[in-house]
Amino acid sequence: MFSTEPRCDLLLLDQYLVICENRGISAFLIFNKVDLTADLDSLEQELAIYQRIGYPVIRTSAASGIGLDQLESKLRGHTSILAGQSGVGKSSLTNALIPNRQQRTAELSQGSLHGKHTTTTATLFHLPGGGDLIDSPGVAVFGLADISESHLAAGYREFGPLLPHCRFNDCRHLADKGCAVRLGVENGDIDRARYKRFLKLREKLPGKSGCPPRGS
Ligand SMILES: Nc1nc2c(ncn2[C@@H]2O[C@H](COP(=O)(O)OP(=O)(O)OP(=O)(O)O)[C@@H](O)[C@H]2O)c(=O)[nH]1
Ligand SMILES: [Mg+2]
Ligand SMILES: [Zn+2]
Repeated sequence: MFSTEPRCDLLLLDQYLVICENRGISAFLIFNKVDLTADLDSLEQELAIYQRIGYPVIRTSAASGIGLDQLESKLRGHTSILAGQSGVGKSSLTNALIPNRQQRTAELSQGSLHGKHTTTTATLFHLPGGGDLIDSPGVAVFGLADISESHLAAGYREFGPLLPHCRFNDCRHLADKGCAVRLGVENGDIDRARYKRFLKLREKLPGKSGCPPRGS
């Protein structure tokens, strides 16, 4: 879940999606605060790529009620968790869906437009329309502790069809000869910004820090 205020952190979004892909969790994106129009178009452009690779995007406003019906039907019959940066409106959206169980929410910090980490524990709610929803504390940093290099690549779902075509089984998808992923980036099949975030996350994997891969 994300918003324009605080500004969506796409690297964090990718990390969530990598975890979901590797754990078999079906993910969709919630773009909240669509009542705020500043920067809306630029974020929509970034989102188009996620839609293209098959992640549904639901646009909501906890403030005005936009998209709540659509979200409710998406959540029905499932146990779901709202995950995202502090201040994107996870608790506000939970409150909008369950009007009689008000969770604490908070204004963004003055001046910084950052969230305040208002929610400190995860809480599960039964939705009136069916299904369960977990409101969780916002995260600023996120670990990929138990993710290996190959799990990371598998976490970028658009790489999937290309991975078997890399020339070498242990291809790192950097400057390796015959890398189908890199070729995909060059010919536009894979979004370059997503690929760059893959490289960034790769650097953050345990044992990778301070040791830039050759050729990238
Ligand atoms: N304009 C607008 N403001 C919203 C919307 N949803 C939430 N907010 C505001 O955003 C601020 C943060 O909302 P919260 O619901 O506390 O955010 P959170 O994601 O639960 O934050 P943490 O608990 O810190 O992770 C509050 O001031 C809300 O009133 C929305 O749809 N539109
Ligand atoms: Mg909260
Ligand atoms: Zn490769």
